[in-house]
Amino acid sequence: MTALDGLDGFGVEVPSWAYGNSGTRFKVFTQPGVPRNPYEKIADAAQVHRLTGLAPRVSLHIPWDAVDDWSDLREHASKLGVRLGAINSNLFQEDDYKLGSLCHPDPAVRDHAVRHHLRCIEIMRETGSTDLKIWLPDGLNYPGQDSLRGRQDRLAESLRRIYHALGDDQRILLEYKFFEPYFYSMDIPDWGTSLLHCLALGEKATVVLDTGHHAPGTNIEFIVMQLLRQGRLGAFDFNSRFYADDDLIVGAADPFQLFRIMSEIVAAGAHLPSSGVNFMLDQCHNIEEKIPAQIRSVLNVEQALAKALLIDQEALATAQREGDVLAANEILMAAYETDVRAALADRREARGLPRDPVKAFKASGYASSVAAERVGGTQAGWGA
Ligand code: LRH
Ligand code: MN
Ligand code: MN
Repeated sequence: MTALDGLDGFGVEVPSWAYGNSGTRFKVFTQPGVPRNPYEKIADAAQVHRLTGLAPRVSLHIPWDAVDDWSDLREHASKLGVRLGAINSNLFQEDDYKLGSLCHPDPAVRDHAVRHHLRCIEIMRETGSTDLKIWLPDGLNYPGQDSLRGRQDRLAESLRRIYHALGDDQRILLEYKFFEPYFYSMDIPDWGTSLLHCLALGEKATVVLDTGHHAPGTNIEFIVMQLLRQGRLGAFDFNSRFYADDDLIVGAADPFQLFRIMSEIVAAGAHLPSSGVNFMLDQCHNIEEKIPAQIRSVLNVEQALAKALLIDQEALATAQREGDVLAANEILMAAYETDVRAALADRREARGLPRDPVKAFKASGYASSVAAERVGGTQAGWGA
């Protein structure tokens, strides 16, 4: 038994939208061979799992990933060795939603938004998904534009309607974000607001922490710890950021922050599959190759978890009890500074996986074969 056995059963869910073309509001760059439909997105995601053993599920975004036959899509995924994961409801691309969706002043628009979720719950039944992930893009640009309090009341009522439609094995994951697409005030700007709504709804409502959705300098691992204490950390949307909601590769901007987050996860035993925390990626690869970027991302999460598992918890507890500030910090840093790359490559090899999954992907010829096969199609991605 070694500390790294704690990685057994750990997996990261990948987003379908990471495989399509993406960009900023200034430009979407196209890449050769990107998927033309949800089937091809799942095929690309399956490559990440085939080479790492770490990405067994794919999140879908509705309606981006809408298909006619959901059980057929489910079967397609299963043939490729992966499962369909969280269903994300899209509330940010309809003209009707200019002034909000679940918080909109007009009850007809709120009803439309609620019914979209009821449809998502039906889809979950067909795909076998348990998680309904809601990111609420509602908010205000100008003080006085609408009643801050009235919007919370409307939101609570809309969420209640959605919550009541959930099956016993289904849950809501409620995401927060402090800015964008509105800039004066968002209707779920922070973990406190999300948690309050979850507590009012009931046990099947938990918070999603997207690492790119906080003000610079926020102590994210504190939020992780607090939500775990309450048993309400449902999921992560991992990515990294330098300025805003950059959606860059997790662990690229601040690997130490990712380690600190994973340290809180390990301290609570929340890395174990039984914890119910869904570790997801939410990223866009605008300029880099998408499949290798996703491979790198899941490996970065695994590496941060591996380092957190190396923390000598007993020595740390002793140093903390004795008030030995420097020793406690040194114990944490010793784990962070350990190079685990060879040990993780050994683990992969022992499981019949490539030591270097990115290299193995490049050698596989998959990228050039899909580039040839997918020529001329309409590419799926943001807004598709
Ligand atoms: C919003 C968000 C949310 C959406 C995704 C595409 O910024 O993080 O999770 O579903 O991006
Ligand atoms: Mn997100
Ligand atoms: Mn985001």
